[in-house]
Amino acid sequence: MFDSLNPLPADPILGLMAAHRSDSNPRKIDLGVGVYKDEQGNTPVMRAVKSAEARLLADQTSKSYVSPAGLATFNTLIASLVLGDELTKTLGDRRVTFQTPGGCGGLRLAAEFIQKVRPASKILVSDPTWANHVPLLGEAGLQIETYPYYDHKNHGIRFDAMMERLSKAAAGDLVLLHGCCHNPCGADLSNEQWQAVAELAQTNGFTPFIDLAYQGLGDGLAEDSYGVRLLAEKLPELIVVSSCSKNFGLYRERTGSLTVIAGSSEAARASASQIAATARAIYSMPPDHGASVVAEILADDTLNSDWELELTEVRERINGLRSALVTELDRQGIDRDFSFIEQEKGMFSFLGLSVDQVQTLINQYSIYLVDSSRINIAGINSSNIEYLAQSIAEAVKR
Ligand code: PLP
Ligand code: TYF
Repeated sequence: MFDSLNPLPADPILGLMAAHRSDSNPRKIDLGVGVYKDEQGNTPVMRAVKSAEARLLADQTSKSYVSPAGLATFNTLIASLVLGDELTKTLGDRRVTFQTPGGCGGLRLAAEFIQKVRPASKILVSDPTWANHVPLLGEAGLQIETYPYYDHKNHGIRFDAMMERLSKAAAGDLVLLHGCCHNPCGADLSNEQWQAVAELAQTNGFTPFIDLAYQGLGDGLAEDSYGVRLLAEKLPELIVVSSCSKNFGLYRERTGSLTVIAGSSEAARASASQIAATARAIYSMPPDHGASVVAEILADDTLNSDWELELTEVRERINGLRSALVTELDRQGIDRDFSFIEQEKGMFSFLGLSVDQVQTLINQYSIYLVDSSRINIAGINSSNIEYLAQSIAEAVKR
């Protein structure tokens, strides 16, 4: 059965991690995979997570199975985090939320659910989008097309071209939107642009599908879910997948959620039973630990405040690094305007370098970044920023 198989190329982003690890250059910098790093280059377990884990260790009385939907308390609390308390209340039984194995598990569960109820549906994704969206959604059977999004020349959003393409989407089509902190480009829709998308969805009847993987890393927990909340308020149907990998630092615990908002409570109930059957057919039920930790934090005022405080530190560090990088690049006298990096949000921005220039940074300077010149801002710190800016200046001159 396996004799004729050929190996496939590794995930290019995860491959960078391994290449960086085996590089012996003491000045090496990892700007590849999107994990948060502190000033010392560590990806810490958040304080509130540690406390919640200690409580769970002391208090958990059973590890018996959960249901395909996961932990009910997590589902309610994460829905409130994403949608806000008020809107969650207003939506009532029109909303159903499933705990999923990370954001990836949520994306795939949603895709399999859609494939079951409306096979080969068209889904429009931004150009560019996170590379993993293609297998996660496409291999379930959804037909992926793109809409224009990032303008590499002027480092902004091609909003008119985006709207022009979305105006051709019709009822039954899905449109994937990054809730905030766009991966890979860092350029987010303004509140006015979200309003225009909401109006177009109302007119044309397409179903927005929001991937919210970085809530809290852009402008704040509520600010980063402006688009999600607006669409949830205005539209009859919405799909939202959220991840706890970044904002709770729970990466390997595989913690996320899928929320479906339907036009009626009956439709939501039917959707929930279909999603439960879909989850059962893939993994039966999600892993518990990360979701129990999140539920413990969100249900407890003290843990919740400490988590928000640490998340604010994370966000402010990233935003500070964005400004510091622009300043440092300016100091190098490069004949380019990098100020867009300061306007963008979350972990990622494109430097705007060619593949050759990226290869130079990797091979000659041991600075690891994705071929597209996407960098993880959090990989920068005060000891490597000058070397980084100098190296970029030298690579750009070639
Ligand atoms: N969506 C986007 C845009 C991402 O960047 C990521 C990864 O960080 C995810 C979803 C899902 O992440 P995870 O499966 O680790 O929750
Ligand atoms: O884009 C990134 O770097 C993050 C992390 O297969 C990631 O979203 C990268 C690749 C992957 C899973 C997660």
